[in-house]
Amino acid sequence: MIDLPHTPPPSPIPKRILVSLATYNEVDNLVPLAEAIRLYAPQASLLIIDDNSPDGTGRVADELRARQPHVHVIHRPKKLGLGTATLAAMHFAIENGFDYLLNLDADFSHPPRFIPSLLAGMNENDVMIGSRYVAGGGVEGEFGLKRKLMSAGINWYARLLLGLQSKDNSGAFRCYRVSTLAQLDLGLVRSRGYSFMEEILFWCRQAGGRIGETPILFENRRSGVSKINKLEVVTALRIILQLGFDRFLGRVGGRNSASLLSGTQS
Ligand SMILES: Nc1nc2c(ncn2[C@@H]2O[C@H](COP(=O)(O)OP(=O)(O)O)[C@@H](O)[C@H]2O)c(=O)[nH]1
Ligand SMILES: [Mg+2]
Repeated sequence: MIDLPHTPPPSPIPKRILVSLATYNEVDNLVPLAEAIRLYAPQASLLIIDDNSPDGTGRVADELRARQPHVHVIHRPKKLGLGTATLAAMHFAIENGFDYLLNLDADFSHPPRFIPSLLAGMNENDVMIGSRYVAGGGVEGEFGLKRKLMSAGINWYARLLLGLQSKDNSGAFRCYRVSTLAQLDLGLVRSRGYSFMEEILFWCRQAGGRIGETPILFENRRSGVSKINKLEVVTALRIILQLGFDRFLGRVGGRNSASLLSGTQS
């Protein structure tokens, strides 16, 4: 019998991962958060999208960038909304050939220790949600009744109107397959603010994307204050309602959002 030389099984090609953080007044959170992300995703690049934060977050982001080549910063001239900031990260990931885009809030509400389980779920899914509402997930510490009701309400509303099957549709702790994002017409995204989270899931599902959830324990922000306000909530409800309406009428589409993505990159 001929002894064939042993050929090792092909090792999987490492994925190019981009972690994104939208920041508005997160000056005390940014550096420790970037360090924690590095611990759990040492291979990842980091993109910070800052909207000219009055507290100097953008300057701290530039200092990080100067010290660490894996850090990128997009500066936008003013507060343009969490949705368009995340959209800017999606465009960056597509244009720069990343495989996965993983997003967290920049306030430690999304503990970086859950990053590996989001990445692991990408073997079977095109979007992984870090979820408070699947078995094993939840909220640690005080989460006021008002916020609990708001979160439960918006999730119920989005599931009903947009036909989403996932449980946590309002959280931003997610990993996206960039090739799935590249298939979408991101110009159709209507949301500028918080309803972006529900809307992008809708579009990913429309494109046949598989959406999975992995439990996370959400924490209250470490420093600074929330940027959500009544206007953001009302606008989010209106956009989801309009999208749901158009979905039932079979006419999903909308305005182009490209003009809101403008910004300078360092
Ligand atoms: N660049 C940018 N980031 C934003 C904007 N609004 C909120 N963020 C960031 O989005 C994340 C979630 O916002 P947060 O205020 O914590 O919302 P909450 O968790 O719903 O209370 C944080 O990292 C914020 O700094 C915005 O208009 N522009
Ligand atoms: Mg927060």
